Amino acid sequence: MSAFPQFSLDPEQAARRDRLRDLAETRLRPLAEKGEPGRVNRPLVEALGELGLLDGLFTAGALDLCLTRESLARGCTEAETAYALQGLGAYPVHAHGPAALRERWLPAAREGRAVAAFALSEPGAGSDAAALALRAEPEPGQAGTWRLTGEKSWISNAPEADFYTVFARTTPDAGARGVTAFLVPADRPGLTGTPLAMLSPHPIGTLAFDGVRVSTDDLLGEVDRGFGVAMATLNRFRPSVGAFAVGMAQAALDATLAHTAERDAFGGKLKDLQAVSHQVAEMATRTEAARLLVYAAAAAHDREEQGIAGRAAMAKLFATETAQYVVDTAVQLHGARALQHGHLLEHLYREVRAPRIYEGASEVQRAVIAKQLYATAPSPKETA
Ligand code: COS
Repeated sequence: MSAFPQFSLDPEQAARRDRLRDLAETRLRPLAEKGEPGRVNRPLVEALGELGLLDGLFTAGALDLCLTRESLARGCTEAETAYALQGLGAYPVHAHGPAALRERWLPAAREGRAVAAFALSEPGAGSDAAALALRAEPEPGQAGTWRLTGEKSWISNAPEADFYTVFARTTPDAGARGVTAFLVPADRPGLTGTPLAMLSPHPIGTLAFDGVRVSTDDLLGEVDRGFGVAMATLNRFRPSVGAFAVGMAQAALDATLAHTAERDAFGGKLKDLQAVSHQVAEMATRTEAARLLVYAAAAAHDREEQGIAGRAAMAKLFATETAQYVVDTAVQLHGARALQHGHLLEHLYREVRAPRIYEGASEVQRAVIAKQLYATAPSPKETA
């Protein structure tokens, strides 16, 4: 339980948050610890399904999604990541897929039997997503059929996922207006991949497409409208990346409160040193501010208010940057023990860095915020 009330959580939501955190610690963390870092942990994904945690992944409101991600992150970051990746990979199928694809993949994804992935980034197109170059070329003489050729990189759950939401270029030189989303099952001939060893322990890899055949049956949305599919998916999940960050910050704060209250130094407890207690107060204040921004953006999303993209960007930006600060300060206040392999803070220190980059780097979030500010700024006449 946080020392301060949560933004707009009613008693039922607060009870759910506590129950989820407890499940994460008692049921999911033991499974996460048995997994291999950097590889898909299928027993963990299956457990998320068996516990019913994936049920609301495509239908839950943004606030609910944030509550789940924050609670899971506080108890087990690997479970949180596995949960979020199922959402990111399968949400485009839920929101834009035809009935046949929805029936084939969504029950399996919800039950944790099929692992999903969202394949947008490429070696030459990260933040500038509209520059993606993976080619979807029409198959001569076969209307409604394309061959995919090219590469995707830093794709979470690749190459072990069972199906991929893949964004490919159907119209050359058309930027964001020439991208199409396809569902590509992992066993399509011509699709291969390689795991990447990264700083954080979550599964991630590259995908190589060597003339992979796709057809209109695999379309998620309309031809050349895939950039919108990608953006809508990111809009849905961005505030909840902030919730993941808040959960990590809270876990680091919890550990710091426990440690500084117990640890003897200079004839008292660490917390008796003002240099320590003021830092803890700062960590708590910034974490709470991040939480408020995240939940406010999510609630605005659920009320379908204007300006969601900018608010989601603010929440993601502020929460991920705050979590980095909080985890780093927690490491400092714990001293050398926090650097030891296997310590919670050593784990969080490796986990906390990536969310400042993925699903839109901090710089992209600032660009989104600024664009919206200028688009809605009052004209000089109005301010005169
Ligand atoms: N929501 C809905 N639509 C959006 C959108 C958003 N957040 N951002 C852009 N769009 C739409 C625009 O409305 C525009 O539509 P039209 O073509 O119909 O006019 C189209 O997308 C192109 O918009 P814009 O010209 O602003 O796109 P840019 O190429 O400048 O790129 C950013 C916009 C930088 C915001 C985008 O490329 C992005 O989000 N990059 C980060 C990608 C990312 O998160 N990667 C991580 C992958 S997941 S780990």
